[in-house]
Amino acid sequence: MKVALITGVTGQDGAYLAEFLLNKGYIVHGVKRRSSLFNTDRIDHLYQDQHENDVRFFLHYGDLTDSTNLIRIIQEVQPDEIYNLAAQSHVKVSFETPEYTANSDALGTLRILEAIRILGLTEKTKFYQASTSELYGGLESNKNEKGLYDENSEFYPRSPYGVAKLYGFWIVKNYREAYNIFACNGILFNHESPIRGETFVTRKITRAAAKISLGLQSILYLGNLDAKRDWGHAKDYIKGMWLMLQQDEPQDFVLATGKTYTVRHFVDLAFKKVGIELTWKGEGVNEVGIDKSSGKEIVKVDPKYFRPTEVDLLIGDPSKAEKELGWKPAYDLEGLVNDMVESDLKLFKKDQYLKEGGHETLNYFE
Ligand code: NDP
Ligand code: GDR
Repeated sequence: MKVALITGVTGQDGAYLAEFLLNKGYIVHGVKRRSSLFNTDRIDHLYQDQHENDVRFFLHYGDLTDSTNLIRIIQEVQPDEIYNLAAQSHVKVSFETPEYTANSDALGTLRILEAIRILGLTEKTKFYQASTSELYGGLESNKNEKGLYDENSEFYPRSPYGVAKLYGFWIVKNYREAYNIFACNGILFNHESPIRGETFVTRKITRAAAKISLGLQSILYLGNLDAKRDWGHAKDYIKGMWLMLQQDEPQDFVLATGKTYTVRHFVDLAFKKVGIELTWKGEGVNEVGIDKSSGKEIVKVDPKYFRPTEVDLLIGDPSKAEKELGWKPAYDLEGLVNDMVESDLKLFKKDQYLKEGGHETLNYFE
């Protein structure tokens, strides 16, 4: 049985990947952070009572900022494959916590690679690095002849997150060349799902569409509605990560859909799915999304969500992954939006039911 170690197992991608690898028969170890509240919601369905026989899913406390911890876990686990998905992954938050973001996202990657080297695992352990389309920074001049970003496009990161991930990208490449480690960068464009973190724009929108349609929220405040992203489904993208580590040679690959849409378009689709048609009025900070049937303003712009430097447009070229990995995403944008909205509707119908039944949330501070 192959053994995999996933950092960031409690995150969106970590949860999908853990399930995917368990279904493939792997023994899966995950690194989770200590937190004052439970942070394992996304993987609770995979948990097995550790006293049972044939347990194949294990969790270890750890942190990418702690080398000794990483060395100990990797020594204990002796993984065939490491998927480094842990990161301070929020671009806007990286402007507020730039040093921590560099420590976890840049140096954290180095710490794992060093652990592989120190423990003499350079020939045994394959390594996947969660690199990102944020490396391109959305510069027009970086695109290829098809008008897309590919594995040869130049990088120009536009946030402390992007810059930290740039270090991660290059240190992976360097350790591959210097020590022959089977290490790959997956340059992944945005990928979303029903378990996407609630402060990323897609999930913020699908939650709000569900809540507004159920009478649980009145207004959705957003930042830059003109930003364009190449959005795919996380379920498709984690398969690509695994495929990269099953090749004969380690290489870097772009995973993307090759299509790009504005945030505004995503909002339109999500609200349409809950039966609300929007019409847009005004410009810039004064732009509003109006519910056509009620005339109410339900989407507004709040400049607090603007970023000091923005990545205006991202669109990726997945040709290499299609050709060499046989990777092809199953979801299109509409399929993704439907999956997310349906899931959030289910989630908030429960809240609505409790509210209607007079069951208010417990207030511990009264
Ligand atoms: P999430 O934010 O959902 O998950 C991040 C995970 O990393 C969580 O498990 C989090 O733990 C953990 N983590 C954060 N900081 C540390 C740390 N210092 N030590 C250990 N664990 C830590 O991200 P995604 O699942 O969406 O993304 C996975 C990876 O892929 C990230 O590296 C991200 O930067 C990258 N990426 C994501 C893309 C996307 O569109 N989703 C696109 C391209 C790259 P906790 O649950 O405790 O917060
Ligand atoms: P991104 O994702 O920065 O692309 O990083 P996010 O969903 O945060 O933003 C996408 C675009 O939407 C605009 N936007 C808003 N964003 C948020 N979060 N909240 C808002 O209210 C809002 N309004 C408009 C943003 O300005 C931006 O242009 C994600 C992360 O998963 C990274 O870890 C990953 O590397 C990249 O995708 C690829």
